[in-house]
Amino acid sequence: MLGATGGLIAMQKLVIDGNTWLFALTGAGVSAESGIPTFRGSDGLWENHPVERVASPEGFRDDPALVWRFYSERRKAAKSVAPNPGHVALAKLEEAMGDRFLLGTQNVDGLHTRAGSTRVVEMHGSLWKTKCSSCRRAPFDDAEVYDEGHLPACSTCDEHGHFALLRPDIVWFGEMLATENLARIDRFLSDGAKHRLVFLAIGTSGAVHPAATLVDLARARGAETWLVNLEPPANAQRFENTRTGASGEILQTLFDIR
Ligand code: BJW
Repeated sequence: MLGATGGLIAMQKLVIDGNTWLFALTGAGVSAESGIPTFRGSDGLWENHPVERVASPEGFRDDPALVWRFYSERRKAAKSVAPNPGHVALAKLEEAMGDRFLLGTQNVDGLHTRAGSTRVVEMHGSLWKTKCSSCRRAPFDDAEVYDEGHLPACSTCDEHGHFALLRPDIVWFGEMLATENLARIDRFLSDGAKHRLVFLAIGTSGAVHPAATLVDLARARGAETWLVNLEPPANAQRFENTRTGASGEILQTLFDIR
C-alpha cells in the first residue's frame, strides 16, 4: 500500500510464536468468496427470506415445508462450491499451531472442514446434519434434499408410536447454542490466557449473540484482538487491530509464523 508521501507502508502482520494461542471466530463473510451469500448484505439471504419464518422453531412449526425448501436449497448451493483461500489459510495456520488453535465458526456450510481444518466448533450447527424436532436422538449425517413435498419423519419416534418431523441441525433464533460447544471455547480461552492469547474475528457482522460477545470474554482474559472484515461490523470498537477487505486476500498474508 502507498502512504501519503508515496512510500510503501508495510501492513502489520499478526505474529504467531510458540507462546501464542489463537481463537478464530468466523462468519458468513469467510464463505462469501466461495459464492455463498452472507445473511445481512444487500444480496444477503435474509433479503429474500423472512428470518423468523425460516430460522426459528416457530417458523418450522408453522411451515416445515418452507423451512426444508430453504435448507435444501442451501445444501444444494453449498455442495456446488469449494473452500476459498481464506479457509485454506486458516487450515494452514491450524497445521502450524496444533492445539494452540481453535476455530469457532458460525457457518454451517462445512467449508472449513473441507479445507482441512479439524479443530472446529460449529457454533450454529451444520447443514450436513439432521435431527428430530421432538426426541433426543443424536443428530445424524444427512445431505438429502427435501424440496419435493416429501418431509422426513423420525424413525425413532415412529418406533415409539408417535409422529415427529426431522429438522435441520441448525441453531435457530431463540435456541440455545450447545453447552458443550460454548464450554470448549471457554476452556480454550482460559487455557490460552496463561499464554499470549489472540482473538481473531473474520467476516462476521457482530450482530448475533452470543458469538458477537465472545470478543469481550476474550478481552476479559487479556486477549489481543484482531478483526478482518469487508466493512466495520456492529462490534468493531471492541477490536484493537483491524484489517479491512476480503478475507480470502487478507488471510493469505496476515500471519507471520515464527
Ligand atoms: C466479508 C466478506 C469477505 C462479506 N471478507 N468479510 C443479546 C442481545 C440481543 C439479542 C440476543 C442476545 N442474546 C441472544 C439474543 C437473541 C438472538 C440474537 O442474537 N439476536 C440478534 C439478531 C439481536 N440470538 C439467539 O437467539 C441465539 N440463541 C441464544 O442466544 O439463546 C439464548 C437466548 C435466546 C433468546 C434471548 C436471549 C437468549 C441463537 C442465534 C442463532 C443464529 N442463527 C443464524 C441462522 C442459522 C444458521 C443458518 O441458517 O445458516 O446463524 S442467524 C445468522 O446470523 C446465521 C449466522 O451464523 C449468524 C451470524 O451472521 P454472520 O456470519 O455475522 O453473517 P452476516 O451476513 O451478518 O455478516 C457477514 C459479514 O461479513 C459482514 O460484516 C460483511 O461485511 C462481511 N463480509 N464478505 C470479509 N469477502
